[in-house]
Order: sequence, then C-alpha cells, then structure tokens
Amino acid sequence: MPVQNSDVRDIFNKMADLLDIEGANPFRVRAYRNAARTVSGLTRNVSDMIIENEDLTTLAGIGKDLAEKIREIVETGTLSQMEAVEKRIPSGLNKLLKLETLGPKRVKILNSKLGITNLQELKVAAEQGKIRELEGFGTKTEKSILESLQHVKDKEKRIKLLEAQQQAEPLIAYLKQTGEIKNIIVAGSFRRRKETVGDLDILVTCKNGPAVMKRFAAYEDIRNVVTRGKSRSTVVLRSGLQVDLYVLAQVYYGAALHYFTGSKSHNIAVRKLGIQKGLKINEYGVFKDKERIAGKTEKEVYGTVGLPFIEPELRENRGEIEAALNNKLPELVALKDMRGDLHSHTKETDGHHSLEEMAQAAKEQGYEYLAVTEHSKRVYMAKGLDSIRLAGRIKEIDRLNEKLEGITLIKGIEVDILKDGSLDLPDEILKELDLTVCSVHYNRNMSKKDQTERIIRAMDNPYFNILGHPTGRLINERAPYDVDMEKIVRAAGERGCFLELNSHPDRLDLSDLHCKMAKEMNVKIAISTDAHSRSDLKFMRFGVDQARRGWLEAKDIINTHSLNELKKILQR
Ligand code: DGT
Ligand code: CA
Ligand code: CA
Ligand code: ZN
Repeated sequence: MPVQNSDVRDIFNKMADLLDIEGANPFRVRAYRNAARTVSGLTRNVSDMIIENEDLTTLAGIGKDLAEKIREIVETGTLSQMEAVEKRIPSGLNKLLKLETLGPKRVKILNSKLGITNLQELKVAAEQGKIRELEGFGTKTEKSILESLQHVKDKEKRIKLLEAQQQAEPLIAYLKQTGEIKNIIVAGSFRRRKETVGDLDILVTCKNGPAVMKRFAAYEDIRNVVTRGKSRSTVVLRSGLQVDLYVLAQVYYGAALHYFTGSKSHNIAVRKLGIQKGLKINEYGVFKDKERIAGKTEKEVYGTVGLPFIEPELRENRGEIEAALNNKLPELVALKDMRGDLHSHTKETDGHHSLEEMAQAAKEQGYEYLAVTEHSKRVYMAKGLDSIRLAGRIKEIDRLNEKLEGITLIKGIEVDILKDGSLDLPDEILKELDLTVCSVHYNRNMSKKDQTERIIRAMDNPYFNILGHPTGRLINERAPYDVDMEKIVRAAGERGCFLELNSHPDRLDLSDLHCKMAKEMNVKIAISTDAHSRSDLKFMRFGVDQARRGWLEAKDIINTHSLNELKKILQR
C-alpha cells in the first residue's frame, strides 16, 4: 500500500507538535504545518509524483529540504528525524497540545512539575485539583482543560469534508471498475455537504451485487471489514474512516437515496407528512396499503407527500419542509454563479504564486475578477505589508491590469484588526484601495463583550468592507473566539459592511447557521477562498456548498455580481 497524502500530513503535523514542545524556532514549526496543509490539499497522490520523478519544490511551501523529507516518508513510511525528536519527548505529550487551552510552554510545565505525559494523566490531575495549584494556571484554566478534554473526545470521530472527499474519490473509481454498475453515489452527510462527516454511506445500484461486495472487501486501503453482507457491508479504512456500502436494485434507487442522504430528522419529518396522507415511506419506496406507489427517483418520493424536490444541502429539518410546502424554497447559489474571488495572497507575503500566476489561474476558473488581499504588517510571520509596500503594490496592480485580458485584479488588503479595534494601516492608504478584508488574527481570547466591541469598532472605520473569517475557528483544531455573532451581523448591516464566508476546508467560516442568520438579517456575504496558491482557488466549491447549507441565493452574495456592480456595492 503506497503512502497516502494524509500519512505525510500526519507526520509533518506531528513533527511540528514535537518541535513546538521543544520550543523550536516558530518559523521552522510553521514550515512543517504549511507543508502538511499543502500535501493534504493536493488533488494527486505524492507517492505517484515521486514515482514519476516530479519536482516537489514547485509546490506551495515545499523547499528542497521538505521535498527530500517527503521522499523519505514515501520510501520508508516514516521520517528518521521525527523518530529522533520523539525519543527526546515522552510519547503522548504532543496530544496535550491539541487542547485549545494548552500551548507548548504549559505542556512543558505540566510535564516537569506534575509528571504528566498523556491525556489520561492530565484528566486525573485536573479532577484532583492539582493543576490549579501550579503557577500561572488557576481554577479557570483547570476547568477549561477538563472542558477541552471532552471536546477532543467528541471531535476525533468526525473528519473534514475535503478529507472525506479525498478518500471517497479513489474508492468510487475503484468500485466503478466492477462493471454493470448503474449508479454509484456517496449519500449521507457527505451529499448534504456537511463540513465534517462521521462516515461515508455509499449507494450502488447494480445487477451483480455479490461482485460489488467482493470487490469492496478487497480494496487495498481497508484496515478491517466490520460486517459483510449481500446488500450491506461496513469497513474501516486505514485512516480510521468508516464506510457503509449499500447495494440495491435500480427500482429502489430514489427511495434509498432519499433515506440514506438523511438527515435523519429531515427523513422523520417527511415520513410524518406521509403518515398524514396514509402513506408509509421507507428505503424501499412509498407504500399505500401494500401497493408501492413511488421510489424510483427522489423527486417521486417528495411528490407523493406534496413536496417539490429539496436540495440535499437543505435537508437538516431547519424549516425546509415548511418552506417547500409554501413554495418558498430558496434558489440556491451554484458554483457557476461566482464571478470572482475576494480574498487571496501572493508570494509578496505568505502566498506561493505571483500576481500574474494568480490572475491567470482565476481567469482559467472563468472569473471576471480576483481581489489581491495581502496581510498587513502586524502579521509579521507572513511578511505583512506596510503603507509603503502597499503603495508599491497598488501601482504594480494598476500596471498589470492594463496588460491583462479577460480578468481584472482588484486592489485589496487583508488588514489586521488590532486589539483596540483600530485597523493596522492608516486611512490614507486604505482609501486608495478598491476593497478591504478586515480580520482578527491576534488577541483571540478576549471576553465576548470586548471581542464583539473590538470588531464593531473596526467596522466604524469607513474603509472597512468585509469581515474576514469572522469567528476565527479552524475545524477540529481551534474553537471560534468568543463573539456575539448576532450583534456583529447587525452592526455590519447598519454600516454597509459584509461578512466573509471563508471557503478554506479547514475554516468554512461562517458556519451554515451563521450564513442563514445573515440572510435573515439581510446582510450580504462574500464567498472567498483565502487562496495562498493557484490551486487553492478551487476551494470555492466548499464555500458555495456551505453557503447552500446556509440557504444563500446568488443575490445574497456580493461576488456573484459583475465587476462594475461590485464596485458600487463596495462604496459605503
Ligand atoms: P454522519 O455520518 O454522522 O456525518 O451523518 P449521516 O447523516 O451521514 O448519518 P449516518 O451515516 O448515521 O446515516 C446516513 C443516513 O441514513 C442518515 O442521514 C439518515 C439515514 N438513517 C440512518 N439511520 C436512520 C434511522 O434510524 N432513521 C431514519 N429515518 N434514517 C436513518
Ligand atoms: Ca454518514
Ligand atoms: Ca453510516
Ligand atoms: Zn486571515
């Protein structure tokens, strides 16, 4: 079994964690984390790239040294340097770093003062009240350690949608080779495009069921087969992801697809409507008395209870049934509605490609415009721009726009929102720009009240356009900062500001529910990728899917408009 991208990612992340505990140079730690992200975001397998002798240093954040390390991992399955670092550090200690409350410094203290080497020992110490006695910890920290321990337990079971997709695609391609397969589709939360999925539910219609099941059980990426039956099998992949496979006859396709797409609570609501009409709905069809009256397509199933087709992303029992009954379903935004991207970085700061390269990639994606929004100076880790460098960039973009055909670069900045709510660059330079994305990157742990006031104060600046990654969360890694989103959304509406839906699969920030809330409060959204390289522009799909889960239509989104319209929209 060749080494997977996720294996390389895990090793690099682990290396970063270990170096963190050792107190290594933060730039070095960051380089590993960036490389981990790059590799896990690749659409191709690094093992193949190595076999084909491709130059890995063309990848974002991969220099000669890291390329060599990737080769070593692909060839040996491990990294000798990591094993050396591991020997110096008690195993299990790096897991402590996963807790939001604990940084490397605190982990070191817990280890040296209380001898804690793993999560279990940490839990016992916290329960016994030993942690509060350490200098710099206190009862509040102890309590939040216990809370985040629970958090870790809950989270470890679900994986991000992008990772699920990267594992689903090769499996689907593999199963398709069985022959005689008519339909094959991943249902469940994956089809509803939920930001994380618990397991994959794959539906296959095929005349030769046993052949599919046999092939499935022989898939090389399987860790163990949990159950194997004629119509249903369950396996666990090497990554730990569970896959349920259902094989059925074509006549049941619609009913089964509806059933296994869920959500469970949506299904229950549909079934209730059926009961009111004297119908029984299950995964085999819709039945009146003993007679099967529908089930070949999902549309048929919905039709029997007087509903139009409901898009999978809406099937969460959050009002979609009522909306459908009243003919008020939203006409959901689609990827093809997007006319441009409003958040991107280049190698001038922490991105990996030039202005020209990013412009070209945006054009190939069919866009009319791309906003270049580099970090501002406060984000020194990313070589953020000061006024002078930004002024230079503005000129450069103006010159480049004269040359470019079929795509326009929008002059922007991702300006840091400072602790006191002021922006990191003076108005004199901000006013020269077409657009600002304003983001919180530091002082994340202020109280809810202070954090909310800080952001609203920033919005008072007349050059504030879009609030970048509004809650700062990283899925499964970092909780959102404490902020009153309802107040933020209202404040944005009152001031003519917009909220970003950051499409990066690690962020997806805003959440689906916050998107819906913004729509209900009539505040418009920018769906942006925060691209740090050309290929990141492809993350737009994840943002659009999240927007669809938030009931958004093209008219709710500012970058579905033409460049001229957009420029007007951005005038406060
Ligand atoms: P996940 O895997 O936790 O991300 O979420 P789902 O929605 O994929 O849930 P899963 O895998 O347990 O089941 C797939 C679908 O099958 C689910 O969305 C609805 C359907 N389903 C499963 N169990 C039941 C049930 O007891 N009743 C009904 N009505 N539907 C069910
Ligand atoms: Ca599932
Ligand atoms: Ca399942
Ligand atoms: Zn940012």
